[in-house]
Amino acid sequence: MTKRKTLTQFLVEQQRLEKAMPAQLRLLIEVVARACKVIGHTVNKGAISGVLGSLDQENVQGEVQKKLDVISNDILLEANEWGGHLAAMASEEMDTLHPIPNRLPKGEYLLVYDPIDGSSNIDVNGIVGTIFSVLKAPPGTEGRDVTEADFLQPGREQVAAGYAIYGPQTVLVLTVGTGVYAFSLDREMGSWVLTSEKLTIPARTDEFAVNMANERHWNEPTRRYIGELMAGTDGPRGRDFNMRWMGSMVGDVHRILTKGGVFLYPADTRPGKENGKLRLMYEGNPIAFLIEQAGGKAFNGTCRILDIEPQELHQRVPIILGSSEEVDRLDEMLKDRVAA
Ligand code: P6P
Repeated sequence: MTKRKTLTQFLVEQQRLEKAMPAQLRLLIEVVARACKVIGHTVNKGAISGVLGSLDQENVQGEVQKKLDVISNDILLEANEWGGHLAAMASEEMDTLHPIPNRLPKGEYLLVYDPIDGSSNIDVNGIVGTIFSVLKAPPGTEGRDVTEADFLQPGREQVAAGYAIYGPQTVLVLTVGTGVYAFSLDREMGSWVLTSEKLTIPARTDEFAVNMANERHWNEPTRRYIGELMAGTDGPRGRDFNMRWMGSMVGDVHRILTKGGVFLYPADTRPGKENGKLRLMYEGNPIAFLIEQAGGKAFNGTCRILDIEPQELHQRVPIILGSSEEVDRLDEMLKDRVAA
């Protein structure tokens, strides 16, 4: 059997072959990957270790927190505080940033993450994942306290991004700007081993992912676009489409990175929901980075997600991403609306 490359070997090669990878960034990725192993193990134990169910508290999003949301958030905090690679962290589950304690060395990077994406799936044994995004701390932060403004960088500034998906297999999907790679967890060895190189999204697809229950709240071009997919061979697209919706962005995105597809969480016409549901800094940006690195597209209905200038740490963003032919088609329909 061929000996598979471990994550550590991959990262060492990235330092040599593609582009210099600073030691702190390599340590950061290995620490986050190790934390995802722990989270995956904790998720897998489920009811056995009493980690299912909700807490009697809400996060900054106003969502009831699951026990695993908080447990996983703390796993990532504790794993990343000591290494000297971070200046600060931020998370979907924390109101504001978490600075590195003064007693510990600070590093050059900012880590932003969603510790458990797809929380509503936890108690029903559905797909969940962890999403992470890595930014450089702006110059000068070594001599002062990090502020939320330091995090508010457009997604194109990310130096690394990825997710862990806790499904039938536990898989870490990573980009450092040189393509998208997947590492499967070898539980016997306890190692992440490279199982897919340079994942690529086909331009054409017959599959879409959207929560149809929100259909009446979308703008007209989006309703018309989805209506065309639903019409199949009887409609203007002249072919049938299939729909999937996993209730976890990581699950739907992993399918798209594996075989193609288009994922939508559109803008909503209801007051306060103009930017949809998903968050820019720790869902939209890291996933958009992966999608573009795999040859797909990711936009918010008016511009490339990675070009959005963030205004708030927890701001939301409409999302259309995946196979470029479909993203382009909806883009044109939305522009026609603007032009009309
Ligand atoms: P809905 C999970 O809560 C999440 O943030 C994404 O992972 C997922 O794609 C979406 O929300 C599901 O939203 O409205 O279908 O429950």
